[in-house]
Amino acid sequence: MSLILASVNEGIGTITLNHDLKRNALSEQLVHAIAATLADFREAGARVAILRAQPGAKVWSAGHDVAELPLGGVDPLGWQDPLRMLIREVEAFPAPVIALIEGSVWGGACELVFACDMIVATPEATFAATPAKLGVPYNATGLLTFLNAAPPHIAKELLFTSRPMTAARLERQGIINHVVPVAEITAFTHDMAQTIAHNSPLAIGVMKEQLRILAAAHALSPADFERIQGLRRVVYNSRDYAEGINSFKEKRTPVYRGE
Ligand code: KFV
Repeated sequence: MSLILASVNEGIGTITLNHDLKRNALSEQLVHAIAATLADFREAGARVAILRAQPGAKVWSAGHDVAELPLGGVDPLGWQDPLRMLIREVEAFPAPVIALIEGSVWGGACELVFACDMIVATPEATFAATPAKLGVPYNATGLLTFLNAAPPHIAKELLFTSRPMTAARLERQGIINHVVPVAEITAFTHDMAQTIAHNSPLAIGVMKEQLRILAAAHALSPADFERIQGLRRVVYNSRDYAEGINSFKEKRTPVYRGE
């Protein structure tokens, strides 16, 4: 069975995550399928893309495939990591990407949704950023995605507690564009996509790229960047990082010692 389903109609490309068996975890294979489809959408001249799960999904995506998070002193979120690649693909896609969210969103999938250009969610949708639950040192561009989408105190609550937040709360914070009942969400999102598809694709594409560049325009000295990497290295070399990953695989609660 395909990990994703894809279609293009009247300039609107739709990608449906279709791997409920693994709760749409963002494995390398699934990420490559999305990237290839976005490339097809470009080729087909799609003017907007919708990223969704199957109607009725309980889990929109369980985030990074934990089985693919490396152990043994390797940076879990380096440049070539599938999640990092996927975020770059969404940001580089020359037309808006709308996240249509039904179900729960976890970890790296939360970042993926925040990296989309607009978010429409059902009232039952929830969002949890879980690197602290798994002991993962999130990377700098990933944290910037959170900071560009959420006010700092909300970003910190998400990242430090790992607890799910409701769509209503995120809508109040301006993080989600619209909360729409499940029966109406597909039509609502298509209507938004159609409006975008009738506007100038050149103007929109160039504004999207400008906004991306401006939002990432934080000067960082080489020394500060190396300090961030050094701090993260302490975490992924720690006993606690291995404990986080192993406890997930063994389906038990992790015991963290801060070392
Ligand atoms: N990676 C790999 N496999 C996963 C997975 C994940 N993120 N989430 C679920 N699975 C597998 C799970 O091991 C099981 O496989 C199957 O999907 C169904 O999951 O071979 P198995 O044992 O059948 P269940 O049984 O857990 O499903 P359910 O009871 O419906 O619960 C769904 C959910 C999403 C609440 C639960 O699976 C869950 O808590 N998953 C992990 C959510 C999470 O913390 N994700 C963050 C991943 S780390 C991350 O994204 C990053 C970037 N980071 O820095 O931390």
